[in-house]
Amino acid sequence: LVSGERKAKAERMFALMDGFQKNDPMSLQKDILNHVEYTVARSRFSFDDFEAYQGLSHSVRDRLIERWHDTQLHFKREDPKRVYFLSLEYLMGRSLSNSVINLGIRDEYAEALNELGFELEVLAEQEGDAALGNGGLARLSACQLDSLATLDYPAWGYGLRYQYGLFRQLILDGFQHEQPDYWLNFGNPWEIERVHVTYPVKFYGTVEEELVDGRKSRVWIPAETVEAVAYDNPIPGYGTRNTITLRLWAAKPSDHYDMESYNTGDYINAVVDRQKAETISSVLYPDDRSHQGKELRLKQQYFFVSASTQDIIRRFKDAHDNFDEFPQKVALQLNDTHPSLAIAEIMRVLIDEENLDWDRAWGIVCKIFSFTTHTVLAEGLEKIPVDLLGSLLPRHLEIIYDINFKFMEDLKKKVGLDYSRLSRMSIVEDGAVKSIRSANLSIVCSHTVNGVSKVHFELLKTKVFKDFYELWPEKFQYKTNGVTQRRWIVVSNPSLCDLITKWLGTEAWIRNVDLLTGLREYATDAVLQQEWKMVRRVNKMRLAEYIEVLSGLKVSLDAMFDVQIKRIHEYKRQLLNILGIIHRYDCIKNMNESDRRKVVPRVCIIGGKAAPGYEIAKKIIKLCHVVADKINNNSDIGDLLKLVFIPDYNVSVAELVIPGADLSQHLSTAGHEASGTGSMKFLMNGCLLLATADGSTVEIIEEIGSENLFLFGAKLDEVPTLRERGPNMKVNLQFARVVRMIRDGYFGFQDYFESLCDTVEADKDFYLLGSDFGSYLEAQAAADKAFVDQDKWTEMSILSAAGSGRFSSDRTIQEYAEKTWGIEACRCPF
Ligand code: F58
Repeated sequence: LVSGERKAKAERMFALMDGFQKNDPMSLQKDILNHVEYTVARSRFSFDDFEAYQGLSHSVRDRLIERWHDTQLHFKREDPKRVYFLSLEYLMGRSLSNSVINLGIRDEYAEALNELGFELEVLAEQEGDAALGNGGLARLSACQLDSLATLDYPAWGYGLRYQYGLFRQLILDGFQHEQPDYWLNFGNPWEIERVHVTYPVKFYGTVEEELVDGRKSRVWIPAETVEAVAYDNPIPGYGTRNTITLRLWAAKPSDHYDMESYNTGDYINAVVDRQKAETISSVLYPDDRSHQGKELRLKQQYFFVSASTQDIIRRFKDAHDNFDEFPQKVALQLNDTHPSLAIAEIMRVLIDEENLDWDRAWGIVCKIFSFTTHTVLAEGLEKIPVDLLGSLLPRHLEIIYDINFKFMEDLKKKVGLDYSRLSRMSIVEDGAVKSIRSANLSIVCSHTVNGVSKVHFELLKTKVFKDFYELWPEKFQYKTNGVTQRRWIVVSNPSLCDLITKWLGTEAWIRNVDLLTGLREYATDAVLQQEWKMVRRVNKMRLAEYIEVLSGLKVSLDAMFDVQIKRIHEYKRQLLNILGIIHRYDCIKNMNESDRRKVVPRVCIIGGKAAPGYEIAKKIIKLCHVVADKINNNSDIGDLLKLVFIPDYNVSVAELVIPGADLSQHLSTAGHEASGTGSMKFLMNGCLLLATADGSTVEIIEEIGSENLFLFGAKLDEVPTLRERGPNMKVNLQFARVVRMIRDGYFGFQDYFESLCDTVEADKDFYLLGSDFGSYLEAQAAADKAFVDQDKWTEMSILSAAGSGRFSSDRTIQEYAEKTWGIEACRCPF
């Protein structure tokens, strides 16, 4: 009877609501105008592009919310095992185009807007990027969420809602300046504030021994409480109703904390003090590694972990009362070590709050966590000073000590008193600053440790985590990274998307990207080649227009567009690229007319941010600008060579640049890029790669064959020898010459570039620019040669896209689901 009543009520409500949102162009128009009038509060007779974007995005949001509610209800009913993806960083970029495409109503919206006198593409440009992350790791999280939703997995993403995302890069006189990213200033239609989903997060205080039920227990008496408020961002899947949640936490002052301060009688200061709580989620730390040991960073980590685990445990307890079932219902994925305090937090909750004994709690913890590392350098691993942790989270420190004590006891039984090994593997590092090694904690407590490419996996086994691999080989796996073809082809390269669909005769590749291999058979087909070239040319035109708007520079569409866009880092060797460009410039200048006619014209495009404290990276940016000034203003050079630095590189800039690139460069010294995902986006778009055999490039070669890309440089196993050999007496003359040009002040700023030049002097050249220079130039020459034969180039381009299926995040996520998390799809039936 009750359920009958409920059903009747639900039906009444549904009728009142007019059923589901309708998606015909007429209803969409009405809906957009209603939002302009009532949500944006502008007159429907007079609104500009931005207001139209706002009305439009609210209308899309309504449709997202419907599906999202249905999905959450379905998950609740089915109660499948869920995966919780914990990451401190997400680079989501823009949401509008991606949402309408994934909802399957792009064309309807485009038509509706046309009739209102607007263009969908133009309005989409009004949106700012959500840049809550630094680089590859953060964009990977965003791609993986898209795949989790599309593949119908019951998944939640958790993160922090930074008020300021990654800094904006402003270039003044060729120097990088950092500006705050006020991304929330104009509102964010893609999030839903959940004022009732809040959790208290506690800090500081002491641990005392108390008698609880006649048992001696350690009890944490915290001294500060901050409230975590949930902001939900619906993530729609493609070709499914499933819409999952990215839940981001914002810090707010807690009422509890309130009472105490107000009682002191100093009202104004109490209010001001209260507001300080919000600083926890105020700003994303840029990737300069100097934040290690900073209290605010640690606070962010725990704030995020505590709120997320409370939410996860609450959801579990809604349907279950026995924690032994927890591992059957919950998988917790640690995206790098940043959320590793979740381990200590779950132990604490199980023991101190749920009254489980240590062994039972430990048994549960060991079954739920999996850990993915994104670094190749042992030096890059995160450490938390014990003093800092002890003051901020005293009970967690005790728990980590206990975990370590038991681990060390066990280890001694296995490896004996090999003190050097014991000390390397210990979670606690005794050094000048006693610290917790987050990676060791994560490995000890996770059932699976993942690398992000085959090469990375080898490095983990043989170097970074060698001791652990020898102890627990079964824990170690790898899942080669991938990117989502929805954003990186369908959204960002619609003409290529249509062309692929036409030739494959189906759209199915958008959910099953392996079908792209079907393009192989047409790689030499003259008609496809012609159409492929046309699409590529239109994309180059778009990019050329962007460059002209940015810099006033007109570039030739016949030139090869050669792109390197990624964070600026010494190991990524943007300097090698610039030195190569100087060499090219120098050669052209010294050529006679007839040789000049044979030069393949190039437009070199570089973009990326340097961490604010990373001096050498900032000098690389300045060098790029002074070299560009010299080249671009030289009438001898003309269209044969141009150099452009694209400022403020972010996800939406990538969406514009990647489809327009002929060649892209991935130059990391072998053994330094864990995977690299930019290369995969270029590959999908039919851009040829010029790369070292590092990270995922090794697997790209397996898929497309080494004849379809330009490889160069020392191999992984040659790097140590080259380094040990020390100063290379026969340093490439060409290399010495270009470095000398900078040192001699040919580009100005002679003193400023001195330290940069020092980094590649023969005896200090850690990243081996000197020894790789010769083979780099050869690869560049091979690319020039290939470009002359446009039919051959197009064939290679088609084969690149055709071979990119393995690098879809759909494949990565499916592997995680099956081999690491043990979860199954749970598809919303409507
Ligand atoms: C990147 N790491 C790897 N870290 O460098 C890249 O090879 C890989 O493809 C990618 O992860 C995805 O697996 C990365 O982006 C960070 O940005 C950290 C953020 C926090 C501070 C330290 C760097």
